[in-house]
Amino acid sequence: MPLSLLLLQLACGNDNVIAYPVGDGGHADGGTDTDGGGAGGDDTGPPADGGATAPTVAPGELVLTELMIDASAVSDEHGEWVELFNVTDRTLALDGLVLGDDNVDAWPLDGGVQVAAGQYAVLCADAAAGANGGVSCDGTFHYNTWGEGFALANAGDEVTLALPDGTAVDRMSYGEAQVSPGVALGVDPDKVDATDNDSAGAWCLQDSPLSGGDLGTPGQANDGC
Ligand SMILES: [Ca+2]
Ligand SMILES: [Ca+2]
Ligand SMILES: [Ca+2]
Repeated sequence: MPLSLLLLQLACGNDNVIAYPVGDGGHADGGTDTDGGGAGGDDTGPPADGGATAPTVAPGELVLTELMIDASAVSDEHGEWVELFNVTDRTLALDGLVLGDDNVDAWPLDGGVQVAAGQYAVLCADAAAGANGGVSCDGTFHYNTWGEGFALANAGDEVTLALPDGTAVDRMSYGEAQVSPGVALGVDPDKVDATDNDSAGAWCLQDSPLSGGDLGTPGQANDGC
């Protein structure tokens, strides 16, 4: 084959490799993105249909580890975030998983966020560190306290991470007594497990400062309880 044809084939034969930026783009439409399939995808099963790639995450493989429920440095609309931890030995893609609660919130994650083995992902209401209190974010959710999005109620709430069919990957709940303005609620580093984190006693307030003045450990191991 002539070199030019070979190069053409190589260039055209690569059409399922799509790079997605990490960022805050395009969540305002309520999750109607139809192009979100196959970011990376070198370690999981084949794309289902060339469209959206079904999550290949099993219950318990991602663990909810830390929440900024009631930010002080900025408004909750900009300052809320959720930290997850990948307890497996493989990279997990978050697209298609639904961040929500028991009865109001449901936000399908998109944007091609992947979490490496043994690493954290931080999902933020606002990805801009200059606007969210100084948090580096891996992905975003649409902050909305009335459904069609996700928010962490200051008076107590549940947090669920689920497969599209509703199967829980992890779930936790907290009460108002566990909420302190400007201080993230984190699970004890010894309780980073989808069952161990079900107990309220496994969670405590964090004490490491963020650049914006609030306290938390987004993207890093939690302070001990
Ligand atoms: Ca809140
Ligand atoms: Ca749990
Ligand atoms: Ca943390």
